[in-house]
This record gives sequence, C-alpha cells and structure tokens, in this order.
Amino acid sequence: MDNAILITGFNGEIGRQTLLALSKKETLIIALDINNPHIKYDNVIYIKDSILNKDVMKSIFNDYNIIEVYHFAALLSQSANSNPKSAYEVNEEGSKLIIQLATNHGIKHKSFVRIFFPSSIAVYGPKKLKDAKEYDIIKPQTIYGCNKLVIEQFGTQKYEESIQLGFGIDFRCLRFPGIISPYTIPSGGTTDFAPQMLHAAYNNKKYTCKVDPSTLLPFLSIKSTIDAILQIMTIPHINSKLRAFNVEELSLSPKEIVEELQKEFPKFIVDYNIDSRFQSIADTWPENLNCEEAKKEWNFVNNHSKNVMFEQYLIPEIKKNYGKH
Ligand code: AKB
Repeated sequence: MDNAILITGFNGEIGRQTLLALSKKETLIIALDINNPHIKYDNVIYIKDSILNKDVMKSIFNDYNIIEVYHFAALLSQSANSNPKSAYEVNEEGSKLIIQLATNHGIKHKSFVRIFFPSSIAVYGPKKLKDAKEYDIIKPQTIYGCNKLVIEQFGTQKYEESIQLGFGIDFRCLRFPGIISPYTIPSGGTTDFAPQMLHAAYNNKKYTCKVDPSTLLPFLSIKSTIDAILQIMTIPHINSKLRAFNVEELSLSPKEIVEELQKEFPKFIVDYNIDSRFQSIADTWPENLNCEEAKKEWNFVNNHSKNVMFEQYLIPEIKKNYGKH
C-alpha cells in the first residue's frame, strides 16, 4: 500500500498554494475537491467529489496508507451564514468524518496520522479583543466560528485519546486571520475585502468595501500562511497541550490597506458601503492576535512590516502572476 498525503478543498485560496508546495515532495498526493483542478501536477491523483461522500472518503483511507491530511474543504463565514445547514454538514460533520477516519487509520496501522486543520479568528468573540491569546474567552458569534471551535475541540480530544492509546492522530491547527493572496480572489469570507482590493487595484477597478475604513483585523499573506502550515506540519513533536495556535503578520484596517495599495496604484479608488452582515462579524473578531505560543512551541516567525508584506511580496507577486496569463 502506497504512502499518501490527502488534501481536501485544494482549489481554494489556501488549498491551491498548499497543493503546489506539497507537489514538490516525493510522496503521492490524493487531492479532493468539488471542482476540477486548475493545474495538474504529476504526483497527484485528483478526485472530484465532496467530503460528505462517506464511501469515497472511506475508500481513500482503505486504498492508501494516508500519513498526513490537510483538510481545507469548508464554507467561509459569509457563505456559512447564508447556508447554515450546509455549513453544519461540511464544516462539522465532514470534518469529524475525516478526523475519525484518520484516527481509525492510525490505530489500524499502529501509527499517528498527522492532520492539519485551518481554524479561524472566528472562534473569538463576542467582544473585539486586542492582542487575543489562545486561552482568552472564546464565544464565537457566527455559525462558521462555532463550526471551527467544535472541530478544534473534537480534533484535540481525538489527539488526547490517541496519545493515551499510542496510535491515532496528531492534530495540528492554526487560527487563521484574513489571508491575502496575489493568486486567487476569494469570496464567501468576511475578510475577503483585503485580497479583493489588491486584485481590484492591480486591474484598475474601483472597489466598494463593506467594512468600515477604520475596522482593524489581523492579516497574513498567503506566503506566510503556507510557510506556517509547512512549519507546523514538519516539526516532529509539539510539546504542548495546545493544538490550535494564533498566527498573524499585521493588524490592518481597510483604510491602511488602501493607503499601501495607492503607493503603487495611485489611481485606485475605494468607496464604502457598510454592510451590517460584514461589519457585525468584523466587530466581534480580534483587532490583532498574540502569537507568543506559536513562537515558543514551534518557532513561528512573524514579520510586522507593511513594506515586507506589500512592497516586497504582494505587489511584485501580483504583477508576476497576472503577467503569466
Ligand atoms: C472569513 O472571513 O471567513 C475567513 C476567516 C478569517 O476565517 N477568511
């Protein structure tokens, strides 16, 4: 039986760049998404299906020796609010199924399957925290935040049971802030205005932002996101009971993002049409995250410079990316 890595939701903002990074490894990859791939890599077997298809998910674990799982398939915060039933099914039931199958697989093969789960700042609330720490009071105010918290806790519990047993899963999780990618334009999230503005600025398009210009939220570039995922998944042992770590680069408001973009794209125009469905969520998510635990437990390094994020990475990279098409 071949060793393989399973990745779900590989067409999304994070999934796509994670698959690119994983494709450079020698290991076979099983990549599952409800849509067809945009790019095909040689060492990847593509499956077009849903994580809710139990038979397909079971057969993946039966046919391959799954050693790592990167589980990105999910509905984001705004999509989850509009489709609570699907959010529950995909974000909770689907995630639990994968964690349970991975646990059974680890027990059967007397090993530990390492699982990466992307959690979110949506687990925080109800107040907008400054310097949010992992152990702060968490009362998510959205369906999406509740889904993420349930899976953080389910994965952590399965991890603890696995440690007792000596086999099962090694659950590792990051609480992601808004992610800014020069490669994809996301939709369905509350923090999507940041990457959407980057792409609008490059494409000479006016942008209407649904969040107040002064609202601060934490952000991470896609490059630092992938670096953090690979780093937490590579470290042999995380010597901590904490399984879900904060990661951020910068705390930014829409106004500050526009100012950074206008340095390079001076004609970029943004107006504001505050939408309560976005603002009410942004107001319960932290202003910034405390990343001390991540630094201590697995050497996370966060850059705090707008210059590094925008001038040295996002702007040159978006030019390169569109230049390719
Ligand atoms: C969203 O806005 O839904 C996500 C998130 C911060 O989890 N990007």
